[in-house]
Amino acid sequence: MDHLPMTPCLSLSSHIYREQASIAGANGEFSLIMMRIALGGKLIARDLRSAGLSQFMGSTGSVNVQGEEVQKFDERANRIFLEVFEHQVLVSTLVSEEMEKPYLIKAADGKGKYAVFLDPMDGSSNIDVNASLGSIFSIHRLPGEGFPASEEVLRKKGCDQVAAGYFLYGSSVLLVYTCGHGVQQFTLDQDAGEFFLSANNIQIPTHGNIYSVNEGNHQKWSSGTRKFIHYLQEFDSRTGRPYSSRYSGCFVADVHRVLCKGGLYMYPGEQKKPEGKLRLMYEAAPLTFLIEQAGGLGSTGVERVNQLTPQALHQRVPLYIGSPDDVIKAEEFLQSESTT
Ligand code: FDP
Repeated sequence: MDHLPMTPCLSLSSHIYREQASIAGANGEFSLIMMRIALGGKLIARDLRSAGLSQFMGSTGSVNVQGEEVQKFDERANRIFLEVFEHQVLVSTLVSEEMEKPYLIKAADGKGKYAVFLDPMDGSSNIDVNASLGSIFSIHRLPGEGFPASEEVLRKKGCDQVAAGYFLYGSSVLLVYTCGHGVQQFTLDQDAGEFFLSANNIQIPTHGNIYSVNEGNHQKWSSGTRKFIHYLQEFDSRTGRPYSSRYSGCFVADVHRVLCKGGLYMYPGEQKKPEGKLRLMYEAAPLTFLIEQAGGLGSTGVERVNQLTPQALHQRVPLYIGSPDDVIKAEEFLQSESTT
């Protein structure tokens, strides 16, 4: 990863326009969508700064399409993304963790050529304790005229994504994204209200010494998963074991650590819930696309995430994501389990 000095600065908009100029046939559409997404991230970051003083803390008392408790800030973040896409015509539809059905944008009138998938507020259990949070986005091109005649046309493989990335609301606000030409990181200058390039062409280490998983679920895992975690905890100086354990409760924050330092994040399937917890289309697939662009891998343990054909918009998948050597090792344990 090349860390760049903060001055002189390359702003997100300058970077996107420069990148677009190097892509044959690019007509500015992608730049406009990315600028809307960036605006959404800035507005969420602004609201998070004063969340403790506003009415946005705590639960709404309702559950979402996933059956999970909805936090007030989940709703707020979702509303912000709906509003930033309301008055544009390129994106026809938004699919979000917070909405059971795709949201059709009136101004696009069925002619927008893109769909945006969102997890507006990732790691929501961290909201009330002032810990790291994220937002995840994924952009797909729609077939034909653009208007999604059925949900089926939205169920596209992860390898078909046009762009994907995340915001990390931590000690600073980061935007990390890929449009299929490497991974770039931008840091928000709060006073200027603009993202500036802070790391270019990020590469994940081929292996690491950190694993990130909710170990409280240990008894619920299959024997293959339990054996793999045990393997990571054994002493072996040649392979750098035991690994350190880090788990923040925010997928974006944990994957960002893995991107920078190597290792892997896991949300395994469970014996009674083999599909795991994370959603394919707006959590696992976008972060897999980004990590793969940085030289890493994303796997369900038995197959590569971005080769899966989604069966439903809110489908869940088990996930092992991070440094290639570490993900391949996890696959060895899980695949030997499935053949015994
Ligand atoms: P959350 O439900 O709080 O939004 O996406 C789901 C997610 O958080 C991830 O960010 C996080 O890694 C994981 O679930 C936490 O789930 P557990 O509490 O089950 O570990």
